[in-house]
Amino acid sequence: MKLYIAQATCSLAAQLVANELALSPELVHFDVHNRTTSNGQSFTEVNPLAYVPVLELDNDASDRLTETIVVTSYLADQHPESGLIPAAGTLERAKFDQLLVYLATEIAQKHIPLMRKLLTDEGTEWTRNKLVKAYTELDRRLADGRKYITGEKFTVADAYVWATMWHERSGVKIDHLKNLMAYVARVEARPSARKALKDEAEMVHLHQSRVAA
Ligand SMILES: N[C@@H](CCC(=O)N[C@@H](CS)C(=O)NCC(=O)O)C(=O)O
Repeated sequence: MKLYIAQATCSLAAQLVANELALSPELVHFDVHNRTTSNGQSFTEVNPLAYVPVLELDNDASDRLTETIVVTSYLADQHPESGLIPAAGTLERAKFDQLLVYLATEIAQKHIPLMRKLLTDEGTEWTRNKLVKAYTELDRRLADGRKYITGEKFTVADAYVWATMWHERSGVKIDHLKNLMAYVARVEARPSARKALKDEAEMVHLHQSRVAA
């Protein structure tokens, strides 16, 4: 398998999930600034929508999956014994998917225009407030002392929350959310998360060296 990633983006969620499953997809780095890839492929040919993550499968058609929720859920679904996601078709899964969509729409995608400074002052304030509200909801869930966002087990949802903690880049003040902050540190301490960061840094370095050569 190949996993297309970009630095400090939602592709970290896919890396983390792959690591939890002890999978070793070949990593390809897409540089969002100079629009090149570490293996020289045209990224718009890989994904005409020009975003990561993209998971290229080892099947005959070399199918490619996009969308963080889909890529991470697909990987976890292939390994039900991992417990990283509830079984498809169950009510538990519907509630889990509800959480993933919430993370994608109320958190991940809300950060993007803030990080890119695309908004008016009014838009910035509105979007930051929405993010504080969304993170407060996560903090509230964690207030009962649970270890991870859906309970005691680490899941795909935790990978997604961790990978999209872009509050500092977005100017969103949430340091007062102590349950959330302690939880994020817990996720970050997992070997799978540390490996994701290390592998990403190595790929970025390799890509930069190739461009400079
Ligand atoms: N709907 C997609 C959006 C993915 C997305 O926004 N990817 C960002 C990084 S988090 C990206 O690749 N941006 C490309 C760019 O900034 O040029 C998903 O949920 O995975």
